[in-house]
Amino acid sequence: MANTTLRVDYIAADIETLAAGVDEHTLARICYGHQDAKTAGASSIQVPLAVVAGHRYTEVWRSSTPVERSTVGPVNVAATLDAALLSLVIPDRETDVEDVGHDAYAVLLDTLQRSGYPHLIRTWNFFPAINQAQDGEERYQRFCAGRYRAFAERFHDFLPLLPAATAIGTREGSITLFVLASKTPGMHIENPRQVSAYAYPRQYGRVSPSFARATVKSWGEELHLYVSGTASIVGHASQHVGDVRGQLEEIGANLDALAATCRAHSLRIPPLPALQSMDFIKVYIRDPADAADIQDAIEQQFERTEPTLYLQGDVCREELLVEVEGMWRIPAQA
Ligand code: 3EB
Repeated sequence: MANTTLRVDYIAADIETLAAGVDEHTLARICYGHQDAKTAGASSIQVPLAVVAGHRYTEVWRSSTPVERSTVGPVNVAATLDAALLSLVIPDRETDVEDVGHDAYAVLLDTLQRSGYPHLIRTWNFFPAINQAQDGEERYQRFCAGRYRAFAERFHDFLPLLPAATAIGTREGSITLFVLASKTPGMHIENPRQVSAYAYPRQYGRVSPSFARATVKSWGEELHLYVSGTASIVGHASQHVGDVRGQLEEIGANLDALAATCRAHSLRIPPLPALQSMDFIKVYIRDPADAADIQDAIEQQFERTEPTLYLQGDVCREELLVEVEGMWRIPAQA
């Protein structure tokens, strides 16, 4: 099977300028900021997180092969030869977020199976009030329980199938989930500095989170190495509580340890600090008052010049102030 080459670009232009660029090769445009009717459209995913520093980039995913759009119940599907991007927006009513997580993953997983893209490559999960208690548990923990149940109902042994992910709390808007999947599997990678999230002890919730630390996937002319939301967690314990710079440094060390593991798997990523060399990163910042300091650290201390999205986002552990996700593009071996 010929492969699709997927391209990601962070474009510092507003959506009206970008509208001209939407064509049959556009898998999705992911827009950050306030939800806004004029940016809505079949090809757009709106993530309701405010940009708190740097450029307001739009993340544009393009495919070398034509994209077909469809809807399956509540799910928007953009499918190309061997990749599909599914998105789902659910109003956050009084419903239990455990049921929301379950039902969302149930429909996403069933749609992927039926449409022939069964392999999860990367998921993003955004929902309001992630640290708020609901029936004696954090909403994040309830979400994890629902997501887990959807996997457990469908797969006997699903831990090896879990992909890289992000789960971040929003201050407004709807529950917004999107998933990149493929006809062919990626390879999931864990971080030697961190206990696998799916093996976290019970103290963090009755059910562990369902994700891998990173996933690598070959797409035609390049490999993408997708790095999960990475926080200041060593082993399974939060570090540097109350110290945002300390947390960022620990994140840098976690990302460097992940990078070393990837190099040991012969992935040719640059011999530089991860925060410097990743092609794209998103920095989720709990308190917008920390944004300038974090941007300064990323640009001065880590000498990063590549595109960075600085977003207000609530990390799923209340004591954590910052989290970083990102990706490397790696040219396919000749
Ligand atoms: C952590 O390492 C931080 O539940 O999908 C990061 C990435 C985190 C994904 C998820 C949670 C998720 O535990 C939190």
